Amino acid sequence: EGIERTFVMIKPDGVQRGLVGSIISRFEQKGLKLVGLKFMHASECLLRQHYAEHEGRPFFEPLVKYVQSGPVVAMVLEGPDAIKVGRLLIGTTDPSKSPPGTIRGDLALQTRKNLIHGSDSSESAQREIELWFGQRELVGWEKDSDKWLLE
Ligand code: YYY
Ligand code: MG
Repeated sequence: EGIERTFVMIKPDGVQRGLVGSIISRFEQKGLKLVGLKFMHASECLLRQHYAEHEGRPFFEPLVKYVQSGPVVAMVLEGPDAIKVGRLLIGTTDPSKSPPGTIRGDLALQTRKNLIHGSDSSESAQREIELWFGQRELVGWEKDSDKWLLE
């Protein structure tokens, strides 16, 4: 298990519902390390690039419109198997099928408003991190408590 970085975004419903703190807490408590964090209103252009793999699907336009409808929280998290672990904490795409204990399973009901995005592979993580963050916005640091968490 190598140390990886993954891109996570709290969508506008998470911001509007006041869930930013609780969602970030879940990753923090798991032990993933924040190396990038910002609050922003994403442009349509950025979101079209972000969701490019879904272009042409029926949900693409509504998806871009919804994620563009208000501010989001973008972050980069680092840790062992961060991409897979991040997806596990987030849960499945359809919150009604996502088990309790996951972010979507606990806090959301429908696919269209599923609160959060997380990278699904090392390729998408790398692409998304570069798309959303400049090199200087990412902060490498030593987390002292890692010695109690990692071997
Ligand atoms: O990675 P994940 O967010 O779990 O799902 P994707 O299949 O990548 O779809 C991205 C995004 O699109 C999803 O979070 C909600 C939306 N969406 C939708 O509105 N309707 C669908 N049938 C599938 C996805
Ligand atoms: Mg996806």
